[in-house]
Amino acid sequence: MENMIENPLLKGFYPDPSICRAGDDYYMVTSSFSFFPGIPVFHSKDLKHWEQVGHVIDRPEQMTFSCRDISGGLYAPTIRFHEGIFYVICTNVTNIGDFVCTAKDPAGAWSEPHIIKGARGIDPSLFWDEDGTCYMCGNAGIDKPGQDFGIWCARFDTEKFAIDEPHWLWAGALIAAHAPEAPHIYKKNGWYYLMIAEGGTEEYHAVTIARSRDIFGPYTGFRGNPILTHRHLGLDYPIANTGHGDLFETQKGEWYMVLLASRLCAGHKVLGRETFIVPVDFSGEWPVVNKGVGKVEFLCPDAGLPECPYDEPDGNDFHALCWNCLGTPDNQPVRILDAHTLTIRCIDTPVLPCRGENPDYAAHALGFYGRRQQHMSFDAGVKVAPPMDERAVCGLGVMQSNHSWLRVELVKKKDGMLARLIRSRVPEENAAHRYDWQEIRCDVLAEKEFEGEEALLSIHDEMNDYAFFVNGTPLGHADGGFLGSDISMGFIGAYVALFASGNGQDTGLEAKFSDFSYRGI
Ligand code: 6LW
Repeated sequence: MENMIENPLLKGFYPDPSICRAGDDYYMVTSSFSFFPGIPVFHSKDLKHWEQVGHVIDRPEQMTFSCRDISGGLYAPTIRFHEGIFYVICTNVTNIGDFVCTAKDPAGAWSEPHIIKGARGIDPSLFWDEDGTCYMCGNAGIDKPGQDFGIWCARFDTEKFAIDEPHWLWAGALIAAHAPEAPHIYKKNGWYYLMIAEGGTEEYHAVTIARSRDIFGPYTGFRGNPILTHRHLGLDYPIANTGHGDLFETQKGEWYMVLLASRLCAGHKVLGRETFIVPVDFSGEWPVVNKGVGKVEFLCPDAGLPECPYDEPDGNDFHALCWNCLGTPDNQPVRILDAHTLTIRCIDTPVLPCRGENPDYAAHALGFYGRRQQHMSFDAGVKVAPPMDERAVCGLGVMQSNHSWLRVELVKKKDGMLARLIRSRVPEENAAHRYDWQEIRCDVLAEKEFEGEEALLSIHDEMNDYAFFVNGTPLGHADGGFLGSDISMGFIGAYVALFASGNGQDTGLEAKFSDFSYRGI
């Protein structure tokens, strides 16, 4: 639409956005947790069209994360540009903690990670002062009565990738604020502005701000806090969870914020946390988010920058940047043969420990190749040829977390194939034990035998009603509302997934997948 930017800016699971401008070019990164490649990088010139240009973590040698710890791995990166170099600072919560990668070209290659000595907590950010001094801030556990986390800041040595003594800056606008996090520091008219998120990343999420004349404080909270939240709009408001923002100024002097929010899909957050944009009036002492409106909308006034569309990549091409493995694929379960054909080895790691297996498999990656579900309704399909071994399963599904799946599994039989529609989830009544593998319930919703060596598996989803087909014949359908992050928990959004497994045994056999298609409706 003319003069408007459509939200979400990045559809589907793209949480914790951070943005920087280098001249007339904008670059954005988001969290990616345990998906590989990690930390997608997007480019835009007009703030409307965002093209993925690469990933910060695209070599298993850079670091590892595990398919069994899906909401672990890479949390909340920040991207900044300083004197010709791009910096991404992030946390790998699974092992190495806070690190920085650098690049001259944001499309890559990015450097090896520089682990930051002395850093703690998550949500790191960088800020360069006018004199060239660099500071790192982040959020970490704080040992004070009534306070769980606080924001700290320290001088950061960009040569040694080490910090000086940290200073505690602020713990949020509310007394005993829940989860003060996502700090970013900006400087304007001699003030250091510290913008954070608080309230937790779900429905009570909010953006709050404080300022100080000295970078290390004391910081004074804005009396008008929060500057953004949807917490008061009711749990059925179509855009929820607004928070975790990053401010930026265009080359024409206008301010915007990118942030995370979730669209409600038939009442559930199946698509996870997505990236949105909202205009900011920062002509006064404090930023006013979407002046006169006060909330994030599906249309955002554009910045009047010259339109710069690009050729949409073919997301059905297995080489496209939208595809991910789950966990670092140093065991190389996925082999791309050409743009439309790949194989997945039936390795020991079970798709789910739903048959009583031990979930602690050592493999870093699952037999998984997936792309985000980006629309509330979609069609997807793929041809699958299962290997000749009854222990091996393979197929097509929708996955929200390690335990929340709807999937069609194919098993090769002597003459033909067995197709099973499987739902795995943690029952809602056991939500408190949601990370306990014992609680996972796996139901076979339908099963049917088919002839042949290969089957076309397809999904037709309409607002969480997922219907599954084998060679065009209905197999069954299920309500996928439980895939919402509001029920299944964790930090992920739904993926359309190709998978294969030897269920406890590395069979060495491969399942073949060809002619994948995905289309939003
Ligand atoms: C992230 C934290 C948050 O580190 O969720 O929404 C965590 N905010 O800032 C994971 O995305």
